[in-house]
Amino acid sequence: MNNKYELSSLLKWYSTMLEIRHFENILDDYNRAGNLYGTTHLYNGQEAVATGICLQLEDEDLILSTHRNHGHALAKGTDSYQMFAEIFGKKTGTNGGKVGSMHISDPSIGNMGGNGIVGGNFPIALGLATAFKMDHKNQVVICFSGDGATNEGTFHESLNLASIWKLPIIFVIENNQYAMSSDASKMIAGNIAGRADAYKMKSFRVDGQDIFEVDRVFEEARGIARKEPVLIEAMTYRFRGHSRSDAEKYRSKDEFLKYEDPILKLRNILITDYNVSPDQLALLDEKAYKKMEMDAKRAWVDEPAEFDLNNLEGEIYAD
Ligand SMILES: Cc1ncc(C[n+]2csc(CCOP(=O)(O)OP(=O)(O)O)c2C)c(N)n1
Repeated sequence: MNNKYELSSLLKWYSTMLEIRHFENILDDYNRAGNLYGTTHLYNGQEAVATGICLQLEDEDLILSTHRNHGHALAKGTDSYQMFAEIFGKKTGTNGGKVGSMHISDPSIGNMGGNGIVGGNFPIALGLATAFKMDHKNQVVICFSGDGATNEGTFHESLNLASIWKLPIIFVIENNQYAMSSDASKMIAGNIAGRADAYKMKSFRVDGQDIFEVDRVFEEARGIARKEPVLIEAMTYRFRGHSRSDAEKYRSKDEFLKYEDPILKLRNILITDYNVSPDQLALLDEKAYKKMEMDAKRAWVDEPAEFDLNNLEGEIYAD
């Protein structure tokens, strides 16, 4: 048992991870019923990474994410009803129903958005962190990405400049073992944390299924990032397919058994080390499920987004 933690903080972790899990499962139900345009990239299995990190952040700290951004957005505090509405293409969505699953953002709470271009968020993180540095601000930029993105040129260019300019960025690479169907162990020369060495950047490799580890390592990284950039490679596993159309022929059906479910892991610790009753945890689970189910139902009947075809630039670009 780790006395550093208040029980209320651990229960907040637990509820947040459950909300993310239920959000994704409910969204998948809508998607498989043929109700959605486009695809979705679910975050099941990786919840401890977004939760352990984002729950330490202030609104003024900024996050950038990827095509697989729902978990980061929720953990940072983006409204789940507005997120469903966005993905359902409704006016009430975070972005007016115009950007869908991959580009959800809410700058008012520091969620600077997902990104459908693999590796596209690294240079944006540099720009945001440069602004923090020029304004002598104390905040940090967290740039979440996948293992596949570390084979993009933008990753290497951005690590190089971030290091030279000593920018307040934490690069969080979620190594979920696959980039679509490509096995990370066959696609990455060396290892991801080791790539930071070449850019004279400190790095950590952490068990991304263990929220205590994620929390501890991130706290240390955050201290470093006030002076210079740092990289965290979180070892994790994507429990669902890459996206809806993934037949998952590249991995065996029982491979997931090698990886702990981060939610069950925390549940066991809460019961064993903190004397929380299974009934209390079941109630939190039900509460998280009901909230997500209600948010989805509410969003589903909202008005569809409207596009002004005479002002397409205004529809696409920020002012
Ligand atoms: C520049 C670019 N190349 C290819 C794609 C197609 N694509 C979408 S997701 C993906 C895999 C990304 O893998 P990874 O970075 O490991 O993230 P994960 O999906 O595992 O979260 C690819 C190749 C893209 N969106 N952008």
